[in-house]
This record gives sequence, C-alpha cells and structure tokens, in this order.
Amino acid sequence: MASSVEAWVDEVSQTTHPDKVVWCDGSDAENERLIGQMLSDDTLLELNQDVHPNSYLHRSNPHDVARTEHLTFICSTTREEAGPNNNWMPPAEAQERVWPLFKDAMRGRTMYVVPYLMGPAESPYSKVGIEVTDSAYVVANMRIMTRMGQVALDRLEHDGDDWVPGLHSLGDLSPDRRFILHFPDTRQIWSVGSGYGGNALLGKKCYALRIASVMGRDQGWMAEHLLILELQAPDGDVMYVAGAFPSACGKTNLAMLRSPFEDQGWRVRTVGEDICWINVGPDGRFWAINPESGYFGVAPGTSYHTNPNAMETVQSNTIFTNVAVTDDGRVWWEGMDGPVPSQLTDWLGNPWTPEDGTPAAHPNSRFTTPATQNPALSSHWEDTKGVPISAILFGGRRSTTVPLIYRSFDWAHGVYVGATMASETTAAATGAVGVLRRDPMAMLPFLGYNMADYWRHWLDMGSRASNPPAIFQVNWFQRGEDGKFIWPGFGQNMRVLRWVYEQVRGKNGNSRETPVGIVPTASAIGAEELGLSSQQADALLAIDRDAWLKEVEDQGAYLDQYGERLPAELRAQQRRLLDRLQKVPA
Ligand code: OXD
Ligand code: MN
Repeated sequence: MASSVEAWVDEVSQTTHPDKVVWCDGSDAENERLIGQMLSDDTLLELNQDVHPNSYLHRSNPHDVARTEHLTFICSTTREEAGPNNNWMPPAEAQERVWPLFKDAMRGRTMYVVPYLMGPAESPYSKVGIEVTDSAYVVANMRIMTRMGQVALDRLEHDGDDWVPGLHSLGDLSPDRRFILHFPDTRQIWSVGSGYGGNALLGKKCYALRIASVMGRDQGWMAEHLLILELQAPDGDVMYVAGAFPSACGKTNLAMLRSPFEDQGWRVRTVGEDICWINVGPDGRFWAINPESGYFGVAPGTSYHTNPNAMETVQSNTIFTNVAVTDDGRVWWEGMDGPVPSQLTDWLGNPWTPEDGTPAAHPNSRFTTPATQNPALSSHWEDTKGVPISAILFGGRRSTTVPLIYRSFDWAHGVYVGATMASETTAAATGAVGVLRRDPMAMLPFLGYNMADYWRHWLDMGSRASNPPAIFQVNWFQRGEDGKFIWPGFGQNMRVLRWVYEQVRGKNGNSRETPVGIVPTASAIGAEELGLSSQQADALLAIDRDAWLKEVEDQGAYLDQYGERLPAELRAQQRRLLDRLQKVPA
C-alpha cells in the first residue's frame, strides 16, 4: 500500500482520536460483522428475511435526509475558480472553521479506513479513493456503491500516490455543524455532520463528480452526472445513450427501462444510472465508464409499473433508508404496487395510517443495491475501455415550453442546450420543491469549479472528438390543461429512444425542423397508438414562439452571471436561437 495512505490515516487519527482504527477489506465476513454490530446498536433494523434476504432498514436522523447544497462548498484558492454556481470557502477559513469540528470527533467511536476503486477493476480510467469514516452504515453502503477493499489496494500498487483522500465524520449530526467541503487543488474531501448518502458516501457526488470534474478538466476527460444505457435494435445493432437529469427526475427509471417492444427486438440494458466518466477514444468517439457498482435510488414512485427491473434488483442484499415498514417486516413507500396498507410504521418509526395524511416513507427515502442484481444489466457494464456514446439526452422537469424531445443542430448548439437546461426542484436536496432553476448538464450541485470554464471544456471535448455524440433535450413532464402529465413516460419512453436511435443512424425522416431543434412527428412517437388526442400530441411537440422568446431571454440572464468567462460561442448560440425564433410569424 502507498505509504502516503498510512501517513494520512495517522494524521487524521491524531486529530479525530478514534478508540479503534479498522482497515476494511470489503470481505463478506467483515460485512457480516458490521451488519451484526449495526443490528445490535439499532443503526439497522432487520426486515423480514424471507421476503428481503440480507436486507435492512436504516432510519436516519430526521434532520439528515437529503443533500444539503447550502452546506456544500468548493474550497478553491479564489472565489472565481469556484464560480457563481458554487458556494465558496477559502481554504484558510476551512482550516479555522471546519477542521476543529473533526477534533476528537471520533472519541468513543471506531474509525474505518475504506479503500475503494471508482470504475471497473482493470480499467485504465478507474481511480482510487480512501474514505475514513466513523459510520459503519457508510461502510456498508460504500461496499455496495464502489469496489471496496483489496481491489483498491491492489490498484494503489500501480497508482502510487494518485488517490483521493476523503475524511468523513458524523460529528453530532447537527445541521449547524455540517459541512461538505471539496479542495480542488489538493483533491481532498472533508465531510462532517451528515450520514446522508450524497453527503457521506464520498465516492459518489464528492469524488466521482466534484473532484473528478476538476481532474477531468486538467487531464482532458469528463466526469458527468449521466446515466448510460445500451439500446439494442431489432437487427442486433447496439447503441449507447447517456442522459443527464437533475436528481429525482426519473434517471434511474430510464437507465433501467423495460422495453414494451422487447418482443420486437428493441431492448434496453443498463450500464450506469447516475455517473459517467468519459474519455475521447482513438476512434474520435466518447468512451464512457460507470465508476459505480451499485444504485442509490429514490424509493418512492418505484413500482413494477414504473421500474420493474429496480423492483427485482432490490429483492435482496439491499439497504433501505427512511422507507416505511409493514407489521410483517416488509418495506413500503408511496407509489408501490398494490393497495396502501391500513397500518404501517413510518420512516420516523411512528405508527402510521393512511388517514394521517403524512408520507409514510420520506420522499427522498432510498435503496442502496448492487448493480449485479439488475436483471437488465448490460454485459458490457464493466468493459475496461468503456462503451462508445452515440447520443446524450439532457432532460429536466418542465411543466411547459420544452417539447417531449428535440435534437440539437450540432455539438456547440447541444452544449448550449445543456448549459441552459432547467428543472423544477425535487426532494433530493433540502429546500423548496417545484421551483424552476437552471441546472446545466444536471451538474449545478456537482461541479467542482466555475461553470463557465466547464462549458469551455465541453466545447473543447467536442472539438477533440471527430465523432462526438448527437445531443438531444427531453422532457417527460409537460402537463396538460387538466394539470396531468401528457406523456405516459416510463416504459413508453422507449418510443423516444427509438426515435433517437433512428436520428443518430440517419434512418428516418419522421421529423421536422423548428427554430429550437429537430422534433419528431406525432406518428414517430406513436401518439395515436398511445391514445393521445391530436391536441395532446401537438402540445407535446409544439414550439410555442412566445414562451420560447421568454425562455431565451431568461437563458440569457442566467448566462450573464458568468460575465467575461462565458465562452463567446454560447452567447452566439443564444443570439442565433433568438434570430430563428424571431423569424417565426407571431
Ligand atoms: C443522487 C442525486 O442521489 O443526484 O443521485 O441526488
Ligand atoms: Mn444523481
């Protein structure tokens, strides 16, 4: 093992003063020991083991249930490097304000040292992290979400000092003393005061997105909040599609989509459902790996109707956090199939009946489950060189304006579409729900540097690739006059994927050019078969000139805050879009 790891662990323990230091090997025996320990101290509760073998429930502190973006900081030397998209804390202030919170934080606790690898064992693109944590729950989750233990230590034999240190302590779990800090210059992570996945499983958002985005900028690759799916056409042709969606906008459902046209040969398989690391291959295409090995998915809304593959994946070996439980030890959440049980224990551990009118499961309750249990896992999900991406979808939750799908005209236009995408907020982060916010490339909460520089990096990556992916925007969430979603979504999104496939392969003319981009015809998405009225089909695919003029103005105002740093190309794209819209008769 690299001696730098031992030196860092020593240094950390001299501040945190744990009673014991345990180096984790990721073995089954170690996991069983930890589970036993967590069952005895009530960190985990046993579920009905006949129904949910080797699966457990964790109830978090009720004030620690989601990512806390206002307590998440980028500690670059200057504020400009962090950008208007991030909270910034100068490194000296971090030392003064946050480091003291780690002092003696682990007294009376065990400090676990968790070596982990992000990416497949043999991939040249995979990278090592070491998380030190005083939470056994974090260790058990990291074991599912990453390749943990010996495989990472083996990798260190080659990578030497190229690893990312992440220091995590539950602290006292108070939001008043909670900080999630990222130091892009030294590539370090400090997280204190939260046990919530996105704040505490440091391999995920903190490393694989925030720190890795900086590494990617410096080293010529990209770390993105993208699912990766494998799309198979009836003739056996395979295409890989990536998709960026803000948290809790159906990303996991799309990545695990079960095609209603499976018998015709249209199939979807999952490569990844949250994060994607992209390198330009020698063939000029984007090659992507999924750095994770598990899914940390939102439970509510997951059912055999919306995501049968997820329901099958979570049958066993799964940690559920903040879901409700039935009297006979089965998990339950809102949106699950079947009738609502007449009584439950809710996510807080209190008796619950439907009359209570409160959610039984927390809206951001989660499952942590191994990718290998996904019945639709792609056989290429661990390919060492990754899979070649032919299309990128940018999607948000928009009740109006943005059509079901459109294709951008070229790479730079596509980057503009990603840079200006917006979405109504969800429960995945604390704060108001349903507020429209710009969330470029779904990376707003996850980028480790200035967004304007990031857009430049996107533009550059496209120029470096002779064959970059086609870029599309999708929106499953348009609402009709009755307030209901127009598009059925879920499995039926396969119709949209099919059109994407045909577009990329240049196989169809079922499309129409608009000022915003290329949209499908109503028949290309099977509007009639789905029983949509012609008005509904129009609403799904129409470009409302006035709404778009307002949209473009708002996009411009958003871009303005990046000032001089904004790539001129994006401003030019905005002007061209405006021109195209103004040519449409009012
Ligand atoms: C997630 C998120 O948990 O994006 O994946 O919040
Ligand atoms: Mn995510």
